[in-house]
Amino acid sequence: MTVNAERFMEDLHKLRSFGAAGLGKGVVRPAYSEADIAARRWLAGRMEEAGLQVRFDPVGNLFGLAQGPSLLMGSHSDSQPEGGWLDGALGVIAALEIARSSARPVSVVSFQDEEGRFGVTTGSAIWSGHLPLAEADGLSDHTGVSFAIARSAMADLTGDFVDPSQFTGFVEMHIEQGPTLDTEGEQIGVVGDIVGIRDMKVTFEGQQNHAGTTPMHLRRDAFQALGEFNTRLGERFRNVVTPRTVWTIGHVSLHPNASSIVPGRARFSMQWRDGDTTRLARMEEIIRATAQEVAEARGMKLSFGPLLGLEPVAMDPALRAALEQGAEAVAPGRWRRMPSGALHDATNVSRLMPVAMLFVPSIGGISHDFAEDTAEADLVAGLRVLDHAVAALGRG
Ligand code: HGY
Ligand code: MN
Ligand code: MN
Ligand code: MN
Repeated sequence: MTVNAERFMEDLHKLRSFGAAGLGKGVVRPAYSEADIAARRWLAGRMEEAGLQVRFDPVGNLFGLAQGPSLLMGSHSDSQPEGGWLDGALGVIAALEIARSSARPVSVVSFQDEEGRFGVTTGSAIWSGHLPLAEADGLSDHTGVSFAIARSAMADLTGDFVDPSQFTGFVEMHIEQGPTLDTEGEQIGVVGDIVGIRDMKVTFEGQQNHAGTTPMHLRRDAFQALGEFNTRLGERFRNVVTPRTVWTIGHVSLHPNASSIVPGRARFSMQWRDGDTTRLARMEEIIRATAQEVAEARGMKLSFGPLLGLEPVAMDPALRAALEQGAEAVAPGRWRRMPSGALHDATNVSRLMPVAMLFVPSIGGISHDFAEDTAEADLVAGLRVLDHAVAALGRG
């Protein structure tokens, strides 16, 4: 049997209909939302039709299991609060198509909360043992909902954790989410390694006050502290980072967030990524010290949330070689080996078994945005590379 590109594209579009949003092809399907749970129920039905045994684990990771030892393939089907239709979804639907058409046993997974509503790649972090379930239950999203409460929305579906020893390896297909392949006119990226990440909430607490009567020199304005912290941090990082190092303040909540009130509290996310753990640690020291300096100079109380993170990981050479063979067969001379600057479930799964990853181009390098897209020919090329690789591994 060979892969059915039409059925694959139909399923990909069908998955997008859960939480479809925006003018283009966007989706809003954050972990444990109604749309996310409905999508998981639909996926479970498709897995059953494919002859796979459906299992939801205690956190809502969805597995479609082949009988006996199998290769595990998949990704995640939750989205960012404003997300694209392919981030995660592509890897799950490609896995489903390979499981339906491959001669060798392939199991499928859709991990839960890869997009970090609660942590960093939460569902696979828990399954892999990186994040204890009890610790995860204590995490909350930025509206204050706890992970324990959120996952209880799936209580009627969930069972035990799935035993990872039945899987011989994990292969995840994903969109690149960056500009390299699109800019170079290439069709396939075979991942060499995935960067490491650190993520921590920071809070400055000053004095809430009247915005008309409080003289500037007497203010303890939490937003001003955040602004100064951000500028100073960029300066301090200058001699420490490389062109591949990134850092982001992506979520800010100001209290009480009103035009005529000097903000008394600024709580924000501080995230940084790099391929080198020593550099990640050095950046953490700089972040803590810079925040401390700003807090002292401005009479702020300062607090840090728990430090979450994942280490950089290299892909398994044998699985990677199978993907490279497939890439050369499907897109001769139009593929490259490349690092991943985005995080993926594969990082966590690498604690349990050999892993490898495949990228297809993102048009304009856009992702985590409704505008995210990939040419259909590239989506199908990626599927065919997986097909070749799985066949080669079966012969191996
Ligand atoms: O943020 C990330 O790297 C990913 O999309 N979870
Ligand atoms: Mn993703
Ligand atoms: Mn993502
Ligand atoms: Mn007033």
